[in-house]
Amino acid sequence: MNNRALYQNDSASAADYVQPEYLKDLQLIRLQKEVKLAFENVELFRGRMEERGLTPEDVKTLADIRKLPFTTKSDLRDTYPFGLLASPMEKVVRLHASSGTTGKQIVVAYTQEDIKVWAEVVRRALACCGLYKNDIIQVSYGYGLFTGGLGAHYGVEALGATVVPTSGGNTQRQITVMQDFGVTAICCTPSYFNFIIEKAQEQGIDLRKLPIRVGVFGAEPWTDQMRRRIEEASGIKAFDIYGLSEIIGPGVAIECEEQNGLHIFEDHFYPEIIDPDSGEVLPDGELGELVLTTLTKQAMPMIRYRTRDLTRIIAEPCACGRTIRRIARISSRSDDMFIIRGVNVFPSQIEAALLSVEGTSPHYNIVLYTENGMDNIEVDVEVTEGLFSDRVREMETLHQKINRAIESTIGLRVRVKLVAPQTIQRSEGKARRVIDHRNK
Ligand code: DLL
Repeated sequence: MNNRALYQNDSASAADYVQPEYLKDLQLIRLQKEVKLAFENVELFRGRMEERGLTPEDVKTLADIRKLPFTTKSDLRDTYPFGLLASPMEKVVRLHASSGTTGKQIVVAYTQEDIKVWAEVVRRALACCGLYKNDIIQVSYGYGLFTGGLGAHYGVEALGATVVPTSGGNTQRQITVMQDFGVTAICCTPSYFNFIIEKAQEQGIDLRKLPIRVGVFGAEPWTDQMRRRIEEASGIKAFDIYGLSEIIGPGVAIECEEQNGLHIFEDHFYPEIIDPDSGEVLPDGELGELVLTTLTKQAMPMIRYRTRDLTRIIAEPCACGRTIRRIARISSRSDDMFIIRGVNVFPSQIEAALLSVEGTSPHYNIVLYTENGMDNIEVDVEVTEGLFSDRVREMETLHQKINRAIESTIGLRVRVKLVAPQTIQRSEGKARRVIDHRNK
């Protein structure tokens, strides 16, 4: 354990500084139990194990995890609502649901133990961002079936900090509360925080002058360029938090003060990176699909869950002293990618290029359309009132710069449209920036 780091931050957790050898032993013991729990209680998992001639006793080492079958989102849909439960309903104390961007919703369940683990990982996550018991933390993720609000809420309480449960929406009130209560940190989606910044600016409130110093942003992909914009406009330090309902909710991984990759709470969630096409496990450092196995989940264990999120494992030690490994920021989901005239494009590449141009706004949409039988991309970007109404020359220059930045990043010429202020829909939760009007 790194004592110096622990002394510096009294809310840090010893589990973040565990010796790797000890961690591996712990992971194996937990994995064996988790596989047994799923095998004995989840028909779908048992069936797949039996097809492969496997029993829980075949998991003798951590590497044996590779023999186990994957679980996918459609498994949750096909067994909706409770088919993957490994604990009886009398032990289940909470249900959450996620609709995702497409398709039928999925439901996830928690026992009292699961809720405790969840609060604990979120507590550790908040501590990673330098938050303490004397912080006042506004939770502006939606409360309800979405895991963001309640997940963050329990973590703040576990930290012993003060939670301000505003949930999403009513942006004016969010700002009033932030000012009046002396809020020091906020948890919400990065796109919602951009909306809050904008609303505050409209009222002449400078967030840089308020006590708020930390943002815990996640639930959607966002880029380093977006982080810089947020940090500059608000004077806070913006941290990336990752999680998904199927595994627990927020609190699977989080950035530390180094802001260089997200520490994954490996004592509860076992990560692998696979080639999304072949399913083959890739070595540390290679980009691929993140596969997660819950090691302690009781109500709904997930064995080798294919997240569709693309990242890589960073095995090198982190300057913060934590020994748990990191994953790179999730730039995209494999199903977010679109193919335009044979070129693979991720929305995050467009965001990075767009925001690398000075004077662009973080309010943008990506519209896919078909013209003369060819698929194309249009990027709609808002400009300021002043620029829009009378500075034609500047508009032209900005237009060209954006065009060039995007073309040199994705290798395709796109149509850039500078649009009037307030024409791009603002988001209070997860932003939907890609609008697909292509002929199918
Ligand atoms: O979004 C849980 C969460 C709430 C995470 C609050 C962080 C903060 P779901 O609604 O099930 O759960 O969506 C999970 O969102 O598979 C990723 O594709 C995406 N996602 C979540 N966090 C990040 C992030 C919550 N930091 C899906 N960066 C995941 C990129 C993210 N994508």
